[in-house]
Amino acid sequence: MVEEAKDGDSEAEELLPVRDGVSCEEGGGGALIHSSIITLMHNKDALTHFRKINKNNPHPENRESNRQEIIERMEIKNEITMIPCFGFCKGLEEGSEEWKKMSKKVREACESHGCFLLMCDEIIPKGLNEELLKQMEALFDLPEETKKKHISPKAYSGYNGKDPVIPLCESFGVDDVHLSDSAQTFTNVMWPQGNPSFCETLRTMSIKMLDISFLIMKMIVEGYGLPQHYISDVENMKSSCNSRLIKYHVPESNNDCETGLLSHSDKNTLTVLCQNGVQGLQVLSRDGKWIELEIPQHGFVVIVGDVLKAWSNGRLHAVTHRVMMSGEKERYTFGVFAKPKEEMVIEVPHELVEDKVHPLRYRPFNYGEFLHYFVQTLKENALQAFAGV
Ligand SMILES: O=C(O)CCC(=O)C(=O)O
Repeated sequence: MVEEAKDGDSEAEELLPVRDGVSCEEGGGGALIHSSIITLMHNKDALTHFRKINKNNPHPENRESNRQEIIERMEIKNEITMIPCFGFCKGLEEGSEEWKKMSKKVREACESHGCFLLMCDEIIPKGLNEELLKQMEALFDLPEETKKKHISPKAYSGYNGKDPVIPLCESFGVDDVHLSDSAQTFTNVMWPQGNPSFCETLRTMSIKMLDISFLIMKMIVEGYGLPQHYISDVENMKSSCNSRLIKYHVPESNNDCETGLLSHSDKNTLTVLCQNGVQGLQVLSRDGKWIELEIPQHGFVVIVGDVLKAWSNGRLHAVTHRVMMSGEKERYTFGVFAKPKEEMVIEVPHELVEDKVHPLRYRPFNYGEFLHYFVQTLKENALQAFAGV
């Protein structure tokens, strides 16, 4: 579906098939969480051509056929990629028919795309989301010497800024906010006079986003029809977490896109991210094209990490992604990276191994050792090199 053109409206953008106006796939109790399935378009040539023909064409009826023509061309070439957007609500009861249906869709999305978009206002209220992203602005506005006080010996924890490789990106990693008083410790270092509101919002958002990760992992167990005892496996795979607060600065030259974050796959189990409405996250499609995600307002993106890929015997896809910045607004991202404790051994359930179609792809491995291997080597194919059979 494509938004209808208004008569006499000369703006080509009105016609662009970038967002499909159908409702978000819903799960649970019939509660309404409407959004749109996001249509991702990455055929820049087709887009340019489309803009051109519409600009020069004042007749709405012809514009309509032009639009049809371009959509057909893009569909034939399979140039439109649909990343599904699901809606979870409170009534999504485990074991219900709705739950089973949603579990299947979640599993399929994680297999095909390695990511999906998620609306879950009933579980994580919109206000909370907005509040944290707003408060992050004050955090990054603190003096550099204060921000540098957040240090950690662990990779991806502590403060990182002014990295010449990714100069637009500044970030804080805070470990295990859900378990300990680390939100309080972090807040006290940043605001010695205290900032209870920031601390509480960071803690609550981290806990809720980690709960969502667990829900999704349970759906994956269901989606593969695995016995219930595997729930404890996935619970262990999210028993630790890293909450990451990121700011991407505006590129100095306004002309081009600049790299905000280098392409990578996540080395944890599952990632849930939200952002302040400034887009920039791109995922690499299976056919090797970068596609721009349009994360809906108050929505989240869920990304499969290497641990889940290994555990699922390579059936789930740990999608490569990056951030590209353009435009005049800063991007703020908040992410919760669910991961196992370092001592956990990741082992493929024997039900997911099948000699002909799905032979064993990864040997059992210790998560801490894998992480160490990656940090030492920074190999793009670290999982395969470390644990591939
Ligand atoms: O900022 C984003 O949207 C992506 C963040 C990300 O991929 C990461 O921190 O690993």
